[in-house]
Formats: sequence, C-alpha cells, structure tokens
Amino acid sequence: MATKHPDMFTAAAASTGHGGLLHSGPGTFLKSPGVACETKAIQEHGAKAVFLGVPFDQATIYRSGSSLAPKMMRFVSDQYLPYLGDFDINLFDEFGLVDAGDVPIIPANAERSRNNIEECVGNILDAGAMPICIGGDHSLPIPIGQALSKRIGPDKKFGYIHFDAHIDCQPDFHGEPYTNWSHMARMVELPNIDAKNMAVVGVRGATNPPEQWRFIEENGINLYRMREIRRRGVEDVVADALAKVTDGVDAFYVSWDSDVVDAAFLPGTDGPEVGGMTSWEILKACEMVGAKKPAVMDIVELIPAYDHPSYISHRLACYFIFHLLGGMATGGVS
Ligand SMILES: [Mn+2]
Repeated sequence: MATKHPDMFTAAAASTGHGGLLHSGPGTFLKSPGVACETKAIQEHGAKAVFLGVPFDQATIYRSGSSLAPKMMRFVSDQYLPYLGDFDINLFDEFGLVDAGDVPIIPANAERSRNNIEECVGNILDAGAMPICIGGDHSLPIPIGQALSKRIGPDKKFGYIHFDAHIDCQPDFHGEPYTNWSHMARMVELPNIDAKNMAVVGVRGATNPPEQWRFIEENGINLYRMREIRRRGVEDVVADALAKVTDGVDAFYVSWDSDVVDAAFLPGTDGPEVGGMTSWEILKACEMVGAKKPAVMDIVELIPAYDHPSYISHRLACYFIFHLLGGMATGGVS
C-alpha cells in the first residue's frame, strides 16, 4: 500500500528540515528542532515527545561512561530519517519531536544534579509532552519518578515497568540510597505507586543478590525472568506485565536498561549480560509499551566507550525510541 506521506528529498520537503543530506544539520537527535527545556518553549513547538539528554553517571557502582551516551545517540541518529516505513509515520508530523538539549549535571554534586533532572523532566511533563530521557546511569528513575509523582499528584496512581537483566532493588549500597542499583527500592517508597503496579522484565544472570530477590517477594513486585520470555514468547510476557503495570493507574513510566538486550546485540553498556533479549524481541516490546502510551521513558546504561566500532548498541537504542513512538502512533502493527 502506498504511503500517505510526501516525498522527503524534493526541494520543498528538504526546506522544511524533513529531508536533506545525512551529514548536515544541527547536531540534534534526528535533526529535530533544538528547543530550551522550558514548558512554554516546548508548548510553542506543539511537541508531544521531547528528546532530553541526561549525562549523569555519578551513581554507578560498576563502570561509568554513560554520561557520553546522549551525544552518541545524536551522532548515530544522523543515519536515520524521521519517516518510519514500518509504521508509515513521520515523527516530526506525528509528535512534533524536538531536542531539549542536556540536563545541567554538576560535577561531584549528585544531589544538585538530581534536582536539575527532576526540574527538566517536570518542565516537559508540564508541557503535556513525553520526555524521552537518555542517560546516564540507572539512578535516573529516582529523580524522574519524583517529577512524575509530583505532577500526577497524591490522589492519582502511576505504574512503573523496567526492562533489565538486573532487579535493581538494593535498599542501599554501603549506606548510599541513590545508586544505579536502587531505583526500584526508591520507587516503591513514593506515595502514589503500588508494588502491584511495578514490574521488572528480562531478569537473569549472576549479579542479583539474595536480598534483592527477597525485596521483590516481600513487596509483591511483578518479576519476569528471561527464561519465561523464552518459554512463553515476548508478546505474551510483555502483555501480561503491561496489564499489571497499567491496572487502575492514571499514568505509567517505562525504563529501558540497555543490558536487558543480549550482549551480542548490545555490547556497549555498563554491565553486559548474555542470555538476553534479541534485537527483534526488544523492538517488539518497545512497540507494545508505546501502544499503551507511557507518560515518560528513559534509556540508560549505554556507554559509547564499550560499544562496537559501528556503535551498534546506540543504533539499536535509537530504534527503541522509533518503535515505542511507532507503537504509540499506531497502537501497534501486526
Ligand atoms: Mn541492568
């Protein structure tokens, strides 16, 4: 079937910024317009989805370097067009996609950095748009969850789903509560989230200690092991998890730890794990999550220095965004 969208490489289309040369452009994600991370500026652009770099990796317990991922995501996105043939949508027309730059991260001051993250994400939520937060390490959901929690208010509920090889339920690590191993433990403390609306999908490996398994069980958080995805299939498991996360809530948040994907497909991450999801499985999961319309998303733990020279990890992460937005726009395609 023929697309309803106009051609992209005619002079007229190129002049709108929708076409043109791959290596030219403003250096923003997908050559989208760059805007200030302020509510009014985002509203004036009519943006419904906003790329936000969050170059914070001061909370990692293993390998840092994810602070450079937002730059790399913008760099590799040079290859891609805003038109997605798999969904027959143009991300600029459909979502008014913009790039709000990077959150100001303060060296050696994690608290001020977290406050800045919360403020920037809150500005985007206030504009009625979905923040696409590119980490950064997996402590990001702590300030992002705070921002969402305050925006939806104490009388409403939200759900939280994270895709990860790791459970990330460590109550504290050597006394520190805000590490990239602890976001689930902080999230469950928020006043407007119930553990029955929380899920972790893709768990496996030799890095999850017994106290974290106990934390999951004692709090009644939903957990789906990688072996369950192998047995039941990704569509069945993700549909099950989404039903629990969205049951009776007003909004939900999805956090993608890049290590949920098998290290063979996505090596450029803090703690690479084998035995994980294939690139096809993660993209199907992104599409299904998008169809349920999350209020906010993040992708974390991408590390350019550990990526393959072709930057395949960051390229795949771009497709996380494309397939989530594709699912959001279409409700999913068969
Ligand atoms: Mn992880």
